[in-house]
Amino acid sequence: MAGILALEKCFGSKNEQEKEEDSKMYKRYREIVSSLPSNDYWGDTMRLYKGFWQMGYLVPGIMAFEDNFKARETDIILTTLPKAGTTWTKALTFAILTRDVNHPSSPTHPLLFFNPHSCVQNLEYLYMGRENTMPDLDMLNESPRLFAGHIPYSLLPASVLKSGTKIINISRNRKSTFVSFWKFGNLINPDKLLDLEKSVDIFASGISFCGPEWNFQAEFTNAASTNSNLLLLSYEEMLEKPVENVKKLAEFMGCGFTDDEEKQGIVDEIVKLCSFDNLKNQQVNKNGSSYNSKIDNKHFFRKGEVRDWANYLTPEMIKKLETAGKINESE
Ligand code: PAP
Repeated sequence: MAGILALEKCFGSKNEQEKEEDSKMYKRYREIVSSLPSNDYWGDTMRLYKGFWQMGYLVPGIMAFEDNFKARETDIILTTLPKAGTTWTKALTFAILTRDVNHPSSPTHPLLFFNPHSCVQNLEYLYMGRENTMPDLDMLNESPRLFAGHIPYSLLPASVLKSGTKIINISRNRKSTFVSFWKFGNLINPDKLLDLEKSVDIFASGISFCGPEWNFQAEFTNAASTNSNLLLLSYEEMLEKPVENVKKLAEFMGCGFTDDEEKQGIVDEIVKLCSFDNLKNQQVNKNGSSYNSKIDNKHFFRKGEVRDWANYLTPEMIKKLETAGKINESE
């Protein structure tokens, strides 16, 4: 793999008839989406799809991914709850996999000029297509193909599980994920601010991006006991022991560090390159934007700490968040 996937060619290869079929497919998906249970979320519509709340506009992309993605054994998919550490892990996996061509201390490393979300793309966004044309990811010859997404385990296509595709999931303390998303939601929707207390109640009722949060995480935890191609990492442990976790990621992705590389300090260089302070301070992450210019990159780098939730949540809110999803023993 030489670097950022050459995705452009995946959008330009279809003839008129294929485009017409894609267009019909998206129309069908949108009709199904419009009939799904819905909820207002920062002024957007969330839809309950196969047991998980998703942004309504993304569901056709998830459906197209489920129905069309042809996984390869060499693929790697990073899938996480929003705000669990996606940006950081995109940077780390990308830096590890491409270190032969992009030395982590190089002044021209792609992560110094592109946000991690541009280096590793989310599958559900890719499969939203362009002008109703679905990308043909079979056109990608790179190996491995590194993708990401906010996709529940149970929604991964059968080919992902059958082919031996490697799956990486990062978990994070629920209160941290919640506060991170609440801050993010208000930053990107300054005209639709959501009150903290109301937001806690909505989250605790199970309604959040990819929620219920507890079901999303439980699926990955349960699957890890039988799926040896699934790696679970924790945001908190990554912060505490970055070197060990970078080595674990590399081993899992099939490109462990050689003794020579370790002696040369390449693991530390990757940790440094992908560190919160380093990425946050790059021009592209101060002034650039991602997701079709809809999100300022700076919003992906807020604090990067472990217990920031303690600065916002009252004891009552903490209780609501901690007990959410737990079945009452007497029921
Ligand atoms: P996404 O799902 O929208 O891509 P994601 O990257 O998962 O978001 O989460 C953002 C969180 O990761 C932010 O946490 P905070 O709000 O508690 O601060 C962000 O600061 C943190 N983050 C981003 N990059 C890094 C990094 N390199 N190291 C540690 N934390 C990071």
